[in-house]
Amino acid sequence: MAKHPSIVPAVSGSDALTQDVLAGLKKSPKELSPVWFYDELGSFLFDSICELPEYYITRTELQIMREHAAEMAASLGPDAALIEFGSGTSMKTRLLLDHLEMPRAYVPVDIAREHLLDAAGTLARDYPHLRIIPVCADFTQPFDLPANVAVARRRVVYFPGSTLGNFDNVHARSLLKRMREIVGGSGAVLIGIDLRKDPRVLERAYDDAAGVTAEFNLNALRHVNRELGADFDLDAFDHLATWVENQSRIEMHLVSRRDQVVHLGGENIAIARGEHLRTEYCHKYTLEGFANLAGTAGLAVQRVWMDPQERFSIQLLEPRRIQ
Ligand code: AVI
Repeated sequence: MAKHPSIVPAVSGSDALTQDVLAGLKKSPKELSPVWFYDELGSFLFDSICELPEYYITRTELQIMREHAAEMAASLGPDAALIEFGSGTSMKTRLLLDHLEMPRAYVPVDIAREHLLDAAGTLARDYPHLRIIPVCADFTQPFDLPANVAVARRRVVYFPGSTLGNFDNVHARSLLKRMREIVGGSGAVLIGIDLRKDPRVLERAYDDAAGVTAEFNLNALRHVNRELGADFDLDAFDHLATWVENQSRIEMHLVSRRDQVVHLGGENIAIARGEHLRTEYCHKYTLEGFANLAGTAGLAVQRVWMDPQERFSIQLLEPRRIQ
């Protein structure tokens, strides 16, 4: 279902998905998982967001990678097996692969099988000496590593894009813990983390002038209509991106323009005028706050690379030594 693999549904099968969506709509406040952003159109809209002048994240992360990939690769050392969570097109990975010394293997992990195989095929043509072992899996759930990678001396999880920020703290911690388990005692994690900044900059990044993010947010409703036979009226909702200071996050919501009833799975869901449906969290961290979170997952920050304006960071984490 989802082409962009950042977050995948906890359940599959259309009945289970319907129950999952209904459960979110019965909560107060109402919720709809961000997984629904990503169908063919949603993936196209997300790629367009990454090019927007207001959306600094992708551009800044690429800038940091271009500038510091050689240092990152040197810190990871020779003979590393690189495991990328939610690999997509592996675009940023290339910058790393260009500098890694004798990488043992590259393991892109992604839920979208066709895109995973396409991207792996393209990469194999450009890096003929690299052993590429694609794994089609939901990285938020336990999955098996290929046997020869599981025993590699230095295993490195690469998780760019600041996707960790889309998880609440409990799930972010368990994802970091899973990374810690995968890399073992002598591995590392290289992760993109977006940083706290002026809330006006953040709100603009998630509510651009061209309205692409609004369309992306509304696409969740379009997707639920098509996939689960619901009848959300897209014209009856407004996009909202708001900074929530005490949670240090942007929240994306859809706000009902009128009293309405939506039909899904044989149920009638009443939505009042002005009622919010929360669709996404985008946490923004301080360096200290993220180091604390990583620490609770058994990972210690070893190095941090940032752009000169300190908008975004790429951080090297290693398992914490037990004192
Ligand atoms: C995928 N993820 C890192 C994006 C973000 O910035 O949190 C998703 C996104 N939502 C709205 N714009 C982009």
